[in-house]
Amino acid sequence: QERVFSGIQPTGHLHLGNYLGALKRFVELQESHDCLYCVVDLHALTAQLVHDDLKGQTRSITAAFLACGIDPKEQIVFNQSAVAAHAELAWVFNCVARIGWMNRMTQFKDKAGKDRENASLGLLAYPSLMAADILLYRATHVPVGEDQKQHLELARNIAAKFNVDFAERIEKAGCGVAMTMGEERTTGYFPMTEPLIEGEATRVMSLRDGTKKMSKSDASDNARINMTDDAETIARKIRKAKTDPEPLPSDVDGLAERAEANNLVGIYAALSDTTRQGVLRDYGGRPFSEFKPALAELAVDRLSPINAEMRRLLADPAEIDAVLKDGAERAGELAEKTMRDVKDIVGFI
Ligand code: AQP
Repeated sequence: QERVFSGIQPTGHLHLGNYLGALKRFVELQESHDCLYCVVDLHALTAQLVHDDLKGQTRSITAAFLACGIDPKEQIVFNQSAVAAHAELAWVFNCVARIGWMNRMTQFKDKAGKDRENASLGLLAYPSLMAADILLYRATHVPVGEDQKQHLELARNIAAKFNVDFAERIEKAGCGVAMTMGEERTTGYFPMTEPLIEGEATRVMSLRDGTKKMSKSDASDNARINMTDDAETIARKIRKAKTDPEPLPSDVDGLAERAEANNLVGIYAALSDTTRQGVLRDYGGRPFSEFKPALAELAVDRLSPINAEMRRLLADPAEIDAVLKDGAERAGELAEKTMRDVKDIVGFI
C-alpha cells in the first residue's frame, strides 16, 4: 500500500519555495494517496533551542496546510511532538546509523558552519529523526524539495541496514514484507521510501542571488516571498528581483547560463501548472519589464486566497488545535503498531 509522509519545520515564515517545493505537491497527492502531513516541531530545536513562539509557529504551519487545501478529515495533519514514538524510533535509528553518514550531510555542514564542535547533537542526528518520521508510518513516498534529497537517501540507508541487521528477527516475527533492495528481491520491515521531487520548482532560488536557495533563514526579507506577504509587497519584491538585462530566451536552452531568469521562469511555470518551455512560448523575446508584472499578478492571484484563509484560521486557534489533536490520535494509532513490531524485532520486553 502506498503512503505519503512529509513535514515542515515551524521555524520562521513559510515562503514561495516551501509552497512550490512542498505544500502544493502535498495538496495534489491527497487525490491519489493516504497522506500524513506533519509540523516537525522536534526538528525545530536542532538549530535553535529557545524559540519566542513555537506554539504560534506550529499553528501557523498547520493553518498553511489547511489553507492550501489539505483535508484534515481524509488525511492526517499533526505535530511531531504529540506522537512520542517519533523520538522513540529515532533512538533506535541513532544506533543503526553511523556517525560518518551524518558527518557527510551537506545540510549539517551548512548549518553547523565552521564551529562544528559547538553544533547541537540534535543537528547532527536530524536525518535520523527524519528517517523515523517517515518510517514510523512505513511511508513509501515523500514529497520534498531538492534540498532534502540527501536526507531521503540516508533514510533508505537506515531502513536497509535495519532490514539486513535484523533480517532473521523480522523473519521470525513474521512482520516482513516483500521488497526490492538494490537489485535484490528480499523481505524487510521498513520500505525503501522514494522521494517525490517533481515539477518546475523543486529548488526555488533567492530573488537576490540566483545561486542561493530561497530560505527562511536568509537575512534579507527581499530574497524571498513569504506566504504572508500582501499583494503590494509581493509585487515590490518581484519588481526588485535581480535579473540580467537581456529579454527572455525563446527556449529553455537559453536559460542554462542565466540563473535568475531560470528561477523566475520556473516560478511562473510552477504557479501556472505549466512548463518552462510553455512559459517561454508566451514570453520568449519579451523584456523583464513585461514579464515581472505578469509574474507578480500570478503570484498574488495564487497566494492571496491562501493568505486570507490562514489569517481567518489563526484568528481562533481552537479549530487548528482540534485538527492537531485529532491528527495526533490517528497518527499515534499507526505509530503504535510499528513500535510494537520494532520492539519485538529488537528484543525489548
Ligand atoms: N527554496 C526551496 N525550493 C523548493 N523547496 C524548498 N523547500 C525549502 N526551501 C525550498 C522545501 O520545503 C519543505 C519544508 O522545508 P523545512 O521548513 O522543513 O526545511 P528547510 O529546507 O530547512 O526550509 P528553509 O526555508 O530552507 O529553512 P532554513 O532557512 O532554516 O534552511 C521541504 O520539503 C523542503 O525541501
